[in-house]
Amino acid sequence: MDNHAAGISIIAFIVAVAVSMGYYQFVYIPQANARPILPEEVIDPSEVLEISIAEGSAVETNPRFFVPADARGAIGIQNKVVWANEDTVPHTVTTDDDYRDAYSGVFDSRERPEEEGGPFVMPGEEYEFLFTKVGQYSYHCEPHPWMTGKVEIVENFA
Ligand SMILES: [Cu+2]
Repeated sequence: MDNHAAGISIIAFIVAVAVSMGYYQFVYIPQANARPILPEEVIDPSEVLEISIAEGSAVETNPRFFVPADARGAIGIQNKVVWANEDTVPHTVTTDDDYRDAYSGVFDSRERPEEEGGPFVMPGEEYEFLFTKVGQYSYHCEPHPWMTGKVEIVENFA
């Protein structure tokens, strides 16, 4: 192979690498991370389902932890759930079974970015999660495993 042919094959190689990197970065990754397209009322429901984290929850003998411990909402109405920490210590809201919502990501306050409040729901603060699918979602608090709760999201029959 003379120098000219070698030069052309090097350039061809560089172009091929650049094209495949560009495909990966600008086509493959955005498609892999794309959120599903959902009806507006599912993304921004008219109501929220409120659950309070009761005062004294860090103590195992406390009479209540997540209130209500069994919460129920309809898709497109109250499929956004807000946990308000009314206790004096930090807690988490953590899925029992690694549930990941296709739109909202992992159901776990520990996955929450720092700018949205970070992993712990601090006293007086909130954690919110949007469930975009009908189902039963069990969760607990990571530092206090006796704190358990369940959210059920049902079909909207209205
Ligand atoms: Cu806790």
